[in-house]
Amino acid sequence: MTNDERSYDRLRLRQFLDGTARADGVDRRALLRLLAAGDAVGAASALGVASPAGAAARAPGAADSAPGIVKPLPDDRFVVHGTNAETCWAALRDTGYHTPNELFFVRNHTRTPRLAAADWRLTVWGSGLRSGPVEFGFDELRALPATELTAAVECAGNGRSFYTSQQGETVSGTAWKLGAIGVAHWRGVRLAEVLRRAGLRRDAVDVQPRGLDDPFTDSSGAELGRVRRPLPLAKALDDVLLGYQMNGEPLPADHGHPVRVLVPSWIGIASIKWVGDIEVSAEPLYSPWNTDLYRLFGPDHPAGGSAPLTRQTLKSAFELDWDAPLAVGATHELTGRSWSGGAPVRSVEVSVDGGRRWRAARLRDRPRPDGWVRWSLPWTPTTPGPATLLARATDADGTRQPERATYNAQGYLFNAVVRHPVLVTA
Ligand SMILES: Nc1nc2c(c(=O)[nH]1)N[C@H]1C(S)=C(S)[C@@H](COP(=O)(O)O)O[C@H]1N2
Ligand SMILES: [Mo]
Repeated sequence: MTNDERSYDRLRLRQFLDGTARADGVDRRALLRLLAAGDAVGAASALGVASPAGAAARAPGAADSAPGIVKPLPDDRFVVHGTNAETCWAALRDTGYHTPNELFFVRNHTRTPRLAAADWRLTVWGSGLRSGPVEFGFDELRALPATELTAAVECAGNGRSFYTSQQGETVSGTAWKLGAIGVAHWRGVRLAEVLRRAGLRRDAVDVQPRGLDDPFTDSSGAELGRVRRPLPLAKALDDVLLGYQMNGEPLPADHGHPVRVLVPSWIGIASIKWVGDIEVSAEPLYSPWNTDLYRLFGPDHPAGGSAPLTRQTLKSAFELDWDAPLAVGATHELTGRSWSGGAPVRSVEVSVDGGRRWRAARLRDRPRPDGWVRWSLPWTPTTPGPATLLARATDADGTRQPERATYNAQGYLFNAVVRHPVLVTA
């Protein structure tokens, strides 16, 4: 599957070179970079990772706020980064398999728009359709056969801050720890069903959903237009959902009300929120979100950058605060979760001594491809003072989390073992 996705992107690039691709809103620089044969280090200007500020001064539990996010963001549950909010892992300890909606991280390029389902329309259009645009209202979408599935939404930059704090590397983008992921149970209509009803042409190749939120201006002041990213038709017809329910509730405002795209196993940017139109194209499509953004640039990546990113990578997290106090001599049930957009997680090992010895954690879920696996391990610390906890997962293909993640300028796909500091108290 991964290979197919890669060869698809090579094909897309060849078609671009032949002049048979469209790239609206992509600046010339980005296109040249896609073509670059020589050196192409440093796609993004390295802005450095800013540290999350200001959490210490507030009363515990006080609601923080992020411009443009609607739901409350109490500071024992979220860390706010600009227009985004990440979930505190300690807050997941007492939750079940699915992330409750009120705890789910929010990644907004601009701000949450307030849309009413009754006024919402989806326009499906483009050269890949047999006829003109086809519209669907919310009730029409709800009347189509429904599908339910469990899927993670995880930002490609989840874990980015560890490039800096563990590896001493400067990368650009939001300084997430590991809280830019949630797993929910979604209900909606398969995108394949909507595309079939809209009338696909045999030569359709790309599908590009676009959000109804405000156009995005990047940190250099460039207007990139509304958030959109092309998907190969093969993925769009496979397991992609137009979701209108999240964990049994109507989609919350911050998560795409009334309808969002869900692209299982892929990086979060593919899962366009507040979808308003979907272009179906007989020519390959490009947007800034698959040319400048969401590709790997750096010395260990292909000259000119990697193919556009698709699948998420392997990660693990403890359900503990940073520097959590743990009483010496008491037995603590260490809990956490591991996940991947590739093969299911097969085993998890934990080290409580900074990585010298490893013990197998007990898995509390069967390996599954569509979410995380919860695990636990008892630990009775014997000496007071700072300690470092590590968790490392191995997937069903035998891939294990490495000690170091491969640098890329925008800090995507951090997959290395994270060193989690705790304080053993006397
Ligand atoms: N329309 C729109 N869709 C979007 C975004 C956005 O800003 N606007 N952010 C994307 C990114 S980068 C991520 S990681 C996920 C986050 O989904 P969530 O906020 O529901 O957790 O939504 C994606 N879809
Ligand atoms: Mo993201």
